[in-house]
Amino acid sequence: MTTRLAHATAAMGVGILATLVGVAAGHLVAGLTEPAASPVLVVGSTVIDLTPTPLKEWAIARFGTHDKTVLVGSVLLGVLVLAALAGLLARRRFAYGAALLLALVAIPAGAALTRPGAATSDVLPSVVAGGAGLAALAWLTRARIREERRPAGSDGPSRRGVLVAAGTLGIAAAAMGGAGRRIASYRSRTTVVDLPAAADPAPPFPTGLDGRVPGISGFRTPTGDFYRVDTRLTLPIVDVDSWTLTIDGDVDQEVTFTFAELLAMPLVERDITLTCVSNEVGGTYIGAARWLGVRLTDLLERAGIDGTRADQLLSTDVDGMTISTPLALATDGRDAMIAVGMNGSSLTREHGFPARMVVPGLYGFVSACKWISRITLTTYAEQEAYWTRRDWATDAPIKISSRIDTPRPLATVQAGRTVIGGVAWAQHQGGIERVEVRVDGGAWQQARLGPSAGNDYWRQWYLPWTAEPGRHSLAVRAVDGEGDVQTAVRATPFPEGSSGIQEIVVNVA
Ligand SMILES: Nc1nc2c(c(=O)[nH]1)N[C@H]1C(S)=C(S)[C@@H](COP(=O)(O)O)O[C@H]1N2
Ligand SMILES: [Mo]
Repeated sequence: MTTRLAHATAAMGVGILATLVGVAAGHLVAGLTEPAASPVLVVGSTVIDLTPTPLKEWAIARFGTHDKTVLVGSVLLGVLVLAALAGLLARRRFAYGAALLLALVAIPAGAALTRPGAATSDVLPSVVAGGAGLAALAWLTRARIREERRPAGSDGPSRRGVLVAAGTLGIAAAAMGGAGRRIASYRSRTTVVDLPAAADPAPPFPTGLDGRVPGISGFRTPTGDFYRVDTRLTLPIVDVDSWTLTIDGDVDQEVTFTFAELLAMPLVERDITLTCVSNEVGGTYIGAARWLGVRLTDLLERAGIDGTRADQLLSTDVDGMTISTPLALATDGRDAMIAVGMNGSSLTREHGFPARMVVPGLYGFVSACKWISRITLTTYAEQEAYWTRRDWATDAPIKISSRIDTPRPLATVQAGRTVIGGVAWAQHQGGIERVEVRVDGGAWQQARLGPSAGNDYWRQWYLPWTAEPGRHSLAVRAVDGEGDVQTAVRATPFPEGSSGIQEIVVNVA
């Protein structure tokens, strides 16, 4: 390597290391104050919000649950490229490099201040990142310049100076970043809160087909396996003792409930299958659980909504994220609730601790606000929720659908007697009446259904199949309690949910 190239490479390394020190210091301060305000994460969240819907849908489809890792990785990569440039500039003239570094820090600072629900203190991690980054850049640049001026061939203290500075800063960055991460995850760990028994319990949960059809989705989804979809890169830290839920807007009187006050109300327990509008045909953004909570109508009654002009419930979470729900559907007699419990325990942080909305039959993005803190009675004309502003549907009932769990697509199946099995759902549309399977484009054959846990819950199904050697295509469709047949017409998730029939290919050997 020529000396020039070596110097330039080292200068870029200096910029990158200094920036990493800043990012790590910011992450540590964020861990202690507001994890979501960590410089890289706050930029990531802002990118999520600014990403046009089609690109977001493509990313979810392409990367699935890794979409956020890809996003944070891309942001970090962009930062590091600019950081290398700052290092090059600083070698020429320190002020230039410093200016670029500060400009770089202005991005998360600005993002932190403009997030919904932002506090002024959210700028702190970025300010600390800037300070630490600059100090590291100054130290390293000075050490490097001393090293560059050293006569060639000599191995003096200046070289050691660079190595010591770089080593110290590298270790400091790793330690601060790691500590910030640990502190944030400690503070957002799941705490289990004791919940009272339901005044209106669900019937005993039937035994599903889990043991009898290997490979089928569990009749109830364990909380740890339950899909998670939200716009967050970190979990909110909510103190259950100071948390409240307020109902305001066009109501007779604004009311506020503490967690203890919610638990003192009659609790209902229901089996409900949640579905994400981004679920593709055959996808995994669906989960079935037993929920415990307060009826939404009981809460709305306390606020008084008889004379309301509202057509929308605008839910806001503890950080200002908004989700709309059609008032008429949420109060039409279905088991809409503010849930505090899931599968026999208090909610986990991932799924909305301490409370969230659950409305059977509506996709999660228009019903299932997690970490809920406010419900405002308003109109769609007056206020727009997060996804409404992004042109998603406001009235979005879950479409009837079905999925093949076993065999897996492109699996090799042993010839002979086997089983095709999966789940089907038509929440709040009379549930699942029938499931039909088609092999190699033949006639639709009626599958056998597992037990029912109510119309708001999915149904397991299976069909015994004598598999002959060769390639076979398997398709499934469902029929709901109102006689509606799952359509074969394909629709993308945007703007109101996917449709179509899942068809997979398997090899029988
Ligand atoms: N506060 C908040 N609530 C939210 C979301 C969100 O991004 N923020 N995402 C919604 C979406 S799109 C879905 S599908 C459900 C998913 O709930 P789960 O993560 O518990 O499965 O939560 C809903 N509630
Ligand atoms: Mo969703």
